[in-house]
Amino acid sequence: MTIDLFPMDTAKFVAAKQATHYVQSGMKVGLGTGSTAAWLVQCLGEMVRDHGLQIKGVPTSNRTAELARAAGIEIITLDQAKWLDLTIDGTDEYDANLNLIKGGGGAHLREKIVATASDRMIVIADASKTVATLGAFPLPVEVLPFGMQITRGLIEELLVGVDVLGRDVIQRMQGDAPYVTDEGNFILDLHLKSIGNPRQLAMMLNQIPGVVENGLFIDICDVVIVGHGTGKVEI
Ligand code: ABF
Repeated sequence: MTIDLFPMDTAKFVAAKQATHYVQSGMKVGLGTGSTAAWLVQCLGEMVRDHGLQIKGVPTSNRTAELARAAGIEIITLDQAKWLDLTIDGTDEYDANLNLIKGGGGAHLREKIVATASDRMIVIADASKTVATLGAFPLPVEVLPFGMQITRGLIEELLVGVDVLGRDVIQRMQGDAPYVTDEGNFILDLHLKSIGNPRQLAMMLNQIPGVVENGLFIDICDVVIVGHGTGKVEI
């Protein structure tokens, strides 16, 4: 596949391409969401169409499902798969412990379920996703629409002084419809700036009534493949 890419696209593409080396025929593969994962789907699709790769894909979002079908990848549900050999997905941040913040794409609930139901999780990322401490990226928290303002208030009580912005707030300011996830839930973005104890925060957030899932992935990622605009890949 010969394509001219901007450096950021090159970084995402080479990371995705490198990840395909972990995929073998017969595997059931979790397919991530986001622009980096979109490159993965394109690369796997080419391998399916042109090189006879035989895999079953479990998408982590409706939009990934559409991309995968268009690429010629056989799609099954997670329940049909029962368990996955491998999940490959993007991220918004990762630290030295391979803990992640995900959910910028609004898909972290299904992404976390799929990644947890996999023997291995591989993250593909451009170098900008590397951080010393998680938190500069606003932490997405998926919440039920029922009592969303109450849930938001409980989170603000827990995290005194932290801006808890409903993702729909941005859209409403722009006159768009509120952001709704594939599950029909809303997302709150927590502007924490720095997270000292991600493991503890992840547990505390999920105890709050109305919180469905947070975007902290603790002890789930096994490998991070980092792509650079130069075409270099680091594992
Ligand atoms: C998805 O990948 C999301 O969880 C995360 O927000 C996104 C990263 O997006 P991109 O690959 O476009 O940088 O898994």
